Amino acid sequence: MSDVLVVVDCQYDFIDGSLSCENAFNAVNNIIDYINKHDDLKVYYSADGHKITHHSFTANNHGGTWPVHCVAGTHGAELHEDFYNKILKPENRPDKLRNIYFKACEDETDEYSAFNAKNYNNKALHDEIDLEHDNVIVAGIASEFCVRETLLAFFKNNYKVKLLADALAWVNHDGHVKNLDDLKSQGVEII
Ligand code: VGL
Ligand code: ZN
Repeated sequence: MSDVLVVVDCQYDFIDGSLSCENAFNAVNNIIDYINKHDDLKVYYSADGHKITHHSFTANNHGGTWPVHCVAGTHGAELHEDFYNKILKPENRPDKLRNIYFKACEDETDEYSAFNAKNYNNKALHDEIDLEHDNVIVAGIASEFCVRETLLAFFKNNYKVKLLADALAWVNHDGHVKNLDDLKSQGVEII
């Protein structure tokens, strides 16, 4: 068995930008600590990769409820710099040409889950992860949206999943607590 960590959407807009989430700086620090303390971990990053015309943005008048966020090519869409600077093993740092998987790139779909997110090579995240031999550990932002949907997608597809509870940030604290309770009741292991 080997452990895989999926770091969900640790992008500036969710940390200190237009959709800042509570506990985001702690989440980033705790994810980096976890990576540096677990030597044989393989790390994958997901990223919201919206175009400015994405339907989830209130401003685009398609019934969306979110402020403009994570528009590809802007600072707000970048992963936090500490992932590039503070992770000891170079192969576990983010790299657009290797381990960053983009989602919600089409205007019509929201795609909270990173299960089908694609890297530069158009490979889907779930295809990189071995159903039989990998433990999928999920952490990141936002607990009750993209972290939840990513974890449930792996869980429902029979992957072994764990949620890294002190490495999460949330849009709404009650939503986060409800999410933890619900995942526990479905049998998800929280570590
Ligand atoms: C997310 C709101 C909108 C997330 C993405 O990553 O949880 N939340 N888009
Ligand atoms: Zn989004």
